[in-house]
Amino acid sequence: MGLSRRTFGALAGSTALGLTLGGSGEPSAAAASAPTGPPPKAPAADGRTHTVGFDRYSMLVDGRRVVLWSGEMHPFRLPSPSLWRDVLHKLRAHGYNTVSVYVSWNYHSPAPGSYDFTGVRDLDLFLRTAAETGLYVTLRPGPYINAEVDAGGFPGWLTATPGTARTADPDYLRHADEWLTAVNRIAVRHLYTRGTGTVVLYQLENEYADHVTEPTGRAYMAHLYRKVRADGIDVPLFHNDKGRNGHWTPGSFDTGGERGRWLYGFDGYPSPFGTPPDWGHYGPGGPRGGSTASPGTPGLIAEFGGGWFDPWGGAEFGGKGYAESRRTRDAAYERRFYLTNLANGITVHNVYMTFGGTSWGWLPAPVVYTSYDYGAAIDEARQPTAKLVPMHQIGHLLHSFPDLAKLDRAPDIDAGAPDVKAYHLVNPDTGAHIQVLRNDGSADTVAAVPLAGATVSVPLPARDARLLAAGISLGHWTLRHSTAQPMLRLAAGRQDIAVFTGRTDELTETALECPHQPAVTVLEGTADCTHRDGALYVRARLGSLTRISVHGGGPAAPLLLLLADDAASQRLWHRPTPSGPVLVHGPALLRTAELRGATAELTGDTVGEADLEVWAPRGVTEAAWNGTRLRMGPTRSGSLRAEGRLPGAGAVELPALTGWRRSAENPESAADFDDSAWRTAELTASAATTPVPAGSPVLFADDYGFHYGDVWYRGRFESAGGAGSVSLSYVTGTQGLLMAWLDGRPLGTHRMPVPDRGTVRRATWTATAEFPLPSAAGSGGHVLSVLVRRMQHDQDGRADDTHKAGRGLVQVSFNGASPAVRWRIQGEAAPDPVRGPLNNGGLYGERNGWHLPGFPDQDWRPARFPRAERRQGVVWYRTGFRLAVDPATDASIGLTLTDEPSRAYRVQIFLNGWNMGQYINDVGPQHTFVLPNGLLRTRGDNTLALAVLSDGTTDSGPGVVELTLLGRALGGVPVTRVESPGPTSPRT
Ligand code: IPT
Repeated sequence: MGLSRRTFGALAGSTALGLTLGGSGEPSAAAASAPTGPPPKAPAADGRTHTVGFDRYSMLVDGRRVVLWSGEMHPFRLPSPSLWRDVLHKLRAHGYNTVSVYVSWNYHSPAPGSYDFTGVRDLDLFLRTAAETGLYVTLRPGPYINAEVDAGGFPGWLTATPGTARTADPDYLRHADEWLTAVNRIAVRHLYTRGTGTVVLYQLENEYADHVTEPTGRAYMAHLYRKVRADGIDVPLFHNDKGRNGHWTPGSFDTGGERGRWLYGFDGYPSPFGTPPDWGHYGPGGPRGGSTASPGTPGLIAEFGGGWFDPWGGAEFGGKGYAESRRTRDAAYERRFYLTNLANGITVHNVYMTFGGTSWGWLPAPVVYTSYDYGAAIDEARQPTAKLVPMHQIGHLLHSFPDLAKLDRAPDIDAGAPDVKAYHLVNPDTGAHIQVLRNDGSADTVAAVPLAGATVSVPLPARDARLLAAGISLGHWTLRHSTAQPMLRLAAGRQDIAVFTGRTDELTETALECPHQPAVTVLEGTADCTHRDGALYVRARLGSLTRISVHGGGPAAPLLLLLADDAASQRLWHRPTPSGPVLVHGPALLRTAELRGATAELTGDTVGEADLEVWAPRGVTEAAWNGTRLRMGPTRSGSLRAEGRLPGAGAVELPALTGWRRSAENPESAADFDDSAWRTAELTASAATTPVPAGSPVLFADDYGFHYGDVWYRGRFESAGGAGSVSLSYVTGTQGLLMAWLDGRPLGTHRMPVPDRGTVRRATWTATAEFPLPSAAGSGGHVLSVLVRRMQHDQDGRADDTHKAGRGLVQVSFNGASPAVRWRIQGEAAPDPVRGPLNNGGLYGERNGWHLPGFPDQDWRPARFPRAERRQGVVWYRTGFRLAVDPATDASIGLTLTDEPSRAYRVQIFLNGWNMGQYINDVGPQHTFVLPNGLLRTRGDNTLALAVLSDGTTDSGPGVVELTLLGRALGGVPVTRVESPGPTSPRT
């Protein structure tokens, strides 16, 4: 049946294969489905050309099947390029073979025609590092990305341009093409097809669901397709269908006559409390069936929930903190949902997010605060969590057992337990049977399933799942069945090694084909081994690492059977080398393994002290760890074991933060402030979707070229005689606010109300502040000063230009008078050439470099924390601190702010001039801000600057401000300092 199945050819880099496209655009010969064979080698920029194609089962790299087991991370959420390698190492070591990345247009483009890919924006370096790490890359440069970033990734300047975004409007397409040209110029240098990088997939647009049936939507996607191909991107392209609606399937839009190089993909964020949906090839089908919409392409999930983002505020606003996302989408969630995906024929599987990182500066969209930890498997501080365990086990499984890349649905089986759903699949080439058993009930149970002619009992904890296999090859040995989940197989030296996993204390049975009685030695742990019916049956209760050595009995090589519980499996590291695979057991992380002569040169991390054991190809008798030669001795397991233990990480001392200096701000509120260099608000037409009230000048900041952070207004008028109050209507993102002064005297602060969830659309976040006016406003000349913390632009998820909702003042009117007001406006200064356009807003201190290292603050007054002062406006605090972390230690350090929660103030945090995010004391929930090494000088001097904006309605802090240790390991990657220049010529 596999042979008659039609494939869609889908051979990118087709010249390398000599395949030509027929006049219809279809591949001229429909190839038979590729057989199951060994997976391709770990990818590298190896200078050879490669083919990247697919059939209905899986991706085919150089004609070999590979399941892309992918994790999402965003380079722009980790502003320290050295640390990209750390996260990529962790992905690869834990079994991922692919990294999926958005590229955020706004991060790279301060102005039309201006594109910056240097420093923290060095996409080329990221893609090089991914290739050096041996990971495939899925590139997702938009133009629109959503991603909980400002304007969904659109640059601030795009909000002030005509043309409906995400349509075929020529004004928009001109800008989008400019972006794609810039990003593709780098991307083409990293295509796997060319052998100069490891990019194998490329996504067009993002969850484009709203103009799908309209000509403009179809023309837009067709335009993007042609543009990306014209730019030289020759790997398969796809789109991520938001609702599994069958949008943008192959052939459904104009791909310029080219067929077969377009995949259907979709996203899914199912509730962790429901039953995992069947969204692959084998589900119920129909419009919401997922891959059933595209039977000729492999199941491709571009994003599947690996956590969830968290909104500002506490539980009353839906925010629960990232510990909660990590708890509800825990390791058992991953097993239940991701194994269900695999059982449905999903062979391109990306977990969004796997490392979430930090939406630093003004990057976060209004829906999120600074941390984008996401409850992901690797936390914001780069620390592995328990969620890596299933990923590690499944990733290694997919790599070791190519059978999983080509599965057909096999006849249903009865799981023998009411709450258990059983999926049964078979590989048509190898005959291997795979079962995924999922317990949807709230009680632990035992399934009884037919597996390889026997009925086996499988313990299934409540709301958990596991994968079972029968008939898979373990090298010279064949598995008859196991109730433990296969994880790994390799040949090391003369022996085969097979690893199976499960939860601690589970009773497992593993049966190995073995015609005759073998010699069996239980080397560690306890196991009951019997030979019957031509198989060796091993029954063992899981605990740490049970080791069984099997010799003879038929197969031509001995087998080391390792039964690992979760903790032990997480200490097993598999690395390919040109001379054969290496398996390491013991340390907290294996980063690299190279064989040099008789020595296995290993690098990695330890947290506590650790043992080191190595299985390596024949001839390897020595090992070195992080450059230190170890005394190794042979073991009965066929490995080498270090005689001593590897050292763990030492203590990390963090200094108290003292020596603060204080300077109060906002001269802009004073009557006599010189605003002559500010822009006059004279525009009468705006690009914003928020209407400009008749008779008012345009006051939206974006129209005047100010796109991020705070914006100031100064309005001069002669007299407002008779006016009892002034009304200021304004528009911001969530948690915006407005404060006003008349002639330097505070009128009050107004905070954008937080609507009940679901009742108010984001784009209508407009409110009106009304402040009583003093009678003095009645005569003489006056200045009304207004500061708007406008937060960020909305995303444009529905392709209706919501990113163009106005930001800033809408209109100001006096109640009882109508003086003519002449407005001037000032936002951020020219973008910081190193830190980028999203680093700064328009506070006086920011415009004058108060946040920068080296700013002369010696005249500022000393201050101590906690503080309690009542003042409307902005006050800055600066201090320096010195760190002396041991250079071999990777310490992850954060800044934690705490105070009495009713105090109405917020803090913009600058580390060495970099805006690490916003703390809102009376909103929360975030208290700890990650300070990435590289920006943070772990051996040297650092500058902290805090810009405190307080309402004046309560005392304000800061309260306690301290450095906190978020993780430490001995090892890590070399970290290069991120350039952090000080002030040049001050501007006002
Ligand atoms: C989907 C987006 O594609 C992605 O950019 C991100 O916003 C993610 O969700 C949520 O974190 S949007 C989908 C949930 C409707």
